[in-house]
Amino acid sequence: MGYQLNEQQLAFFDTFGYLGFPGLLDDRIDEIINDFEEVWASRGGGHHGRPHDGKERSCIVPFIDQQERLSSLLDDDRIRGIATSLLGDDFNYMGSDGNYYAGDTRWHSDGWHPETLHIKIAFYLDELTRDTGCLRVIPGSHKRDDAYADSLQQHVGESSSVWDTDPRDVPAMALETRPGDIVCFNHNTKHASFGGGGHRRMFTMNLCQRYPEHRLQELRDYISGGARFWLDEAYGEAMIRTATPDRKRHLEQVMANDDHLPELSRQARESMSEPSRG
Ligand SMILES: O=C(O)CCC(=O)C(=O)O
Repeated sequence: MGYQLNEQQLAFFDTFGYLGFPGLLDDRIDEIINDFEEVWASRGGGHHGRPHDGKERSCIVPFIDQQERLSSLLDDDRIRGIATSLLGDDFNYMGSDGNYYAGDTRWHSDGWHPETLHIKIAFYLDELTRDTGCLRVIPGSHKRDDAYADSLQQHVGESSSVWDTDPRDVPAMALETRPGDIVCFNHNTKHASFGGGGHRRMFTMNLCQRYPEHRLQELRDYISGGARFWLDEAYGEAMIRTATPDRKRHLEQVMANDDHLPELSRQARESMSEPSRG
């Protein structure tokens, strides 16, 4: 059997809504950083073909799909182990984003999924501390039907007026990381970052449980979100072209449900001056 989370890690994730993996990808991190920069260079160095200016976030979606070796992260025993432990053997790959962040990220959840577990795996490619832009998470904020999580959902965006607390002082866990570490969290978990510079390098992979047939519309709605990035297909060419039978299992449900994207993206191109920055 390959890499798997143990019982304590599963219980921690269930209770607190996140997990950190110090040094998990140390053996691949040099190649990952090299590939990350190569993708940006091949795309003009910043957002939508323009150089990154250090003031606004630049974003490429999907990200690992842009390159064969980055795509193979989906086949990495450790990534698969985290995914299968939390989401089951038939988990879906739900795309990725690559970022040069600039400045703070306000408190938010990545959507709210009451039924289906969605997770994000984040790779920060610079050493980051609490006050230089590391990811902060609010433990327990992912819980459904929970008064504490509901109160955060309602008020975390107005912490100054409701709690007389600056956003950066909201009680949270600062997940300080070095390149090679990864962090993983439930999409519902409230997260933010403060004090990062203008060129904070990070990419993510999104994964979820396979959707049952009777809730496929929810999956299609999630996929619709790709339109703001002007995507005609959920996945990139390299991801699909280099997919092994094992990887295909994690692509197949989304590929069968992204046929509405071209029309939505056509509409988005008409109303937006550039693809979304996040
Ligand atoms: O690193 C950050 O600034 C926040 C990351 C984030 O919000 C996300 O990936 O959803």
